[in-house]
Amino acid sequence: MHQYLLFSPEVANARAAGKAIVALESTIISHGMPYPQNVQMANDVEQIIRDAGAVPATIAIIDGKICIGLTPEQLELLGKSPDALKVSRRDLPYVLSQNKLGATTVAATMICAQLAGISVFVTGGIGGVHRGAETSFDISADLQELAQTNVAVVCAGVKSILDIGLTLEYLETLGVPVISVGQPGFPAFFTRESGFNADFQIDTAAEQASFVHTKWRLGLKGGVIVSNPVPEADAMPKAEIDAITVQALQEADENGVTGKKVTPFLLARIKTLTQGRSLATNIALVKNNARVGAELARAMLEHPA
Ligand code: PSU
Ligand code: MN
Repeated sequence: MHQYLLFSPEVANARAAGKAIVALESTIISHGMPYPQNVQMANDVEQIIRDAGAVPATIAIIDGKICIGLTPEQLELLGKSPDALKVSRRDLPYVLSQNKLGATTVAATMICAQLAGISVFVTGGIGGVHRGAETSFDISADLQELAQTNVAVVCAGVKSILDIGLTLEYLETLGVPVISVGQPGFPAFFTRESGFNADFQIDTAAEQASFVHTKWRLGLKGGVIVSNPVPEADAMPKAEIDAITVQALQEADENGVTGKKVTPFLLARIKTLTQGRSLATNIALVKNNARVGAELARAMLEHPA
């Protein structure tokens, strides 16, 4: 076993019993949502995965270890702690070697999941190409990770604050397939339609599992995006979210917000500007993804590589 990995008792038991395991990220807890809704969301999502017959493994860096599966106390610590660091690929050695508290992004969670032998990961929205990236060069490390790390990522699209079209172009260049579930359209996080289609609509977990296994059997490195639209009843009105996103982006610019601070800043501003309704939508879409991810993890086991 890898020297940095520490499995929770629940995940260790699941591994021993050969059960389906679903990885979950922790930046969404520490930097994506406010306390205490973040901790409530994390616990609820874990329970949804258990109810669907799989075992949740929320991943974070604590005391020099990559923790695969967190106790309720560790989730609380992460949700409350103002100095939890947002950890992407480049930050992993720093946070581990300095014994800092770290919340993993999509990229870092994929790395840790692969080390732990977990091939399905559920999140809200992945990072991507930011609007104005032609001058800022702000392109999330999540995309490069999807190009090289073998984990299927269930999400509700890329965050709506991004340039969705450019993100899809970038993913195509990197050879990352984008699947959609239940509709041809690639979803836009807070809303169901982005105006772009996914590459392939594949509705059943068994067929999604077969797709992922086939990619890896071919020796093609990297992830697969399984994009699942927010339920109709929980979606935000498109015109409203679009206008608020533009305003939040302008405020980020005026305040000189750059680098890893951009995404948390925008999500917090959008939450305030929508009087908290964006947070309710965000929570609903993660829960919806948890169900799809649990089914996929089970199907991957039933139809092994
Ligand atoms: N989606 C959310 N909330 C979040 C994130 C995504 O709904 O907090 C986080 C994820 O951890 C993702 C990260 O990997 O934002 C991307 O950050 P950046 O754009 O700095 O790479
Ligand atoms: Mn960035």
